[in-house]
Amino acid sequence: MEFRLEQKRSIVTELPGPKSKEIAARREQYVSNSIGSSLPSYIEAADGAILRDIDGNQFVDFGSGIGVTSVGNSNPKVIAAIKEAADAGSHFQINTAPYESYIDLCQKLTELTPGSFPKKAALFNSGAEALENAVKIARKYTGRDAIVVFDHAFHGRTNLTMAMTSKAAPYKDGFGPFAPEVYRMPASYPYRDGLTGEEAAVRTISAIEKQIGAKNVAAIIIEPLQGEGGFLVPAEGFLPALVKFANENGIVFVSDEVQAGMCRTGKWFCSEWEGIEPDLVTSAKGIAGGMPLSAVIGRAEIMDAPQPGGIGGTYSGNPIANAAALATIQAYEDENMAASAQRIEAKIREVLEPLVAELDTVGEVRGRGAMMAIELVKGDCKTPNAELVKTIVDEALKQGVMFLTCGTYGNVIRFLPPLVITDELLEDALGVLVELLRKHS
Ligand code: PLZ
Repeated sequence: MEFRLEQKRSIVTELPGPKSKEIAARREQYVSNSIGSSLPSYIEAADGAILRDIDGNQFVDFGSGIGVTSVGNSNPKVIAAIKEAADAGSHFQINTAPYESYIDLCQKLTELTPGSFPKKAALFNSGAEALENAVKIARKYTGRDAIVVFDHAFHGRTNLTMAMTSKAAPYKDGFGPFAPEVYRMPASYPYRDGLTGEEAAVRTISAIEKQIGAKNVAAIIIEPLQGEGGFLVPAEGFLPALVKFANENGIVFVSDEVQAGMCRTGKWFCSEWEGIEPDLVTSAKGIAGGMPLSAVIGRAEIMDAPQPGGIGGTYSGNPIANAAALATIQAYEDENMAASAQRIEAKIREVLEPLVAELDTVGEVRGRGAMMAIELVKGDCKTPNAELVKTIVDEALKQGVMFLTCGTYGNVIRFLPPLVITDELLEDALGVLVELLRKHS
């Protein structure tokens, strides 16, 4: 793949540089303090796995805009599709004057999601909006109210999805009251709960039966690899047991693949690793190379349950976003990016796994594909070490590597590089991390 920006980190000013400082001063005056930023610098351009700030500093991008630019920032195929679609018209509106790209994209998505049953899709703008609509669709289909969600879950920041999200600060603190009929159940966190998938599933199912009653549950909604909660891969068998329970009780099983879908974990959808066929899948982030687009895809009879006009939105399935999504999917296919994600996993494991034995601060290396993380602890009691995460992320930034953090306890460094990251850049950035871990352990 050819890149416009050299795929190399390079820090040429103090951080933030003088131009970034100027912008930061204006931000202070005009932008609500409620909007946070990890990086103190302001980005001027991005390409492949490099972010360049306005002062000319280049950072290795281990966040991909929170898992969005999997196909590479400024992927030429995606940019060309965006330009072509914009030339044809900036906004067609599906509820009023329909257009073909909406149908093309829904067709493609139904072909890519797991399950050999007839499927349909609907398009939206954000991950949270997809989740909101999955809930509406499941409630309409089942005629039931209760929604089961999990510890460590993240599903969005709107009122309903805030209720579904697990962590109070910063996502919920002071923003209540929250939507009713959302029930939080224990998830599977093998590193901390030590349970097998079967044991964790028995615990969860028994809690659902006792606290809600299976016949009242409209949907069980879970990230197949929990993202913001700490890149938690559930113990083997946990998700299949939940799907079986859902199927036996007329409950809609929703796999929230907003972060884990679209080749991120080394398959089109993370559910494939678990051998499950969700009734509904939510997708966003990596779906459209950076354009705001999300989708709910699933069993045709469930997707058809809401009345015509019951689901929609002004910008849902905007033609430019659709064109970007179709080109993004094409790029994943042409470049076999699912395989790239698996290569990234192998490299991360090769470099970081030995540290679990070497350093008692490294608790676990986990994840799938290009959705990997390390959990940092204090000694052998597994006490979360959020301070060390902060120190390492801050120091890595000064060397030109941008890592994101996550985790219920704030003690996880996550790796979400674009799938087009070069081996050289990946090794270089991991080298920075290893050195910092050794230095501070
Ligand atoms: N479901 C699984 O990961 C968004 C949010 C970061 P939106 N995750 C990143 C932040 O601080 O807001 C996410 C997710 C899963 C839903 C969402 C929500 O997607 O596009 O941000 O609404």
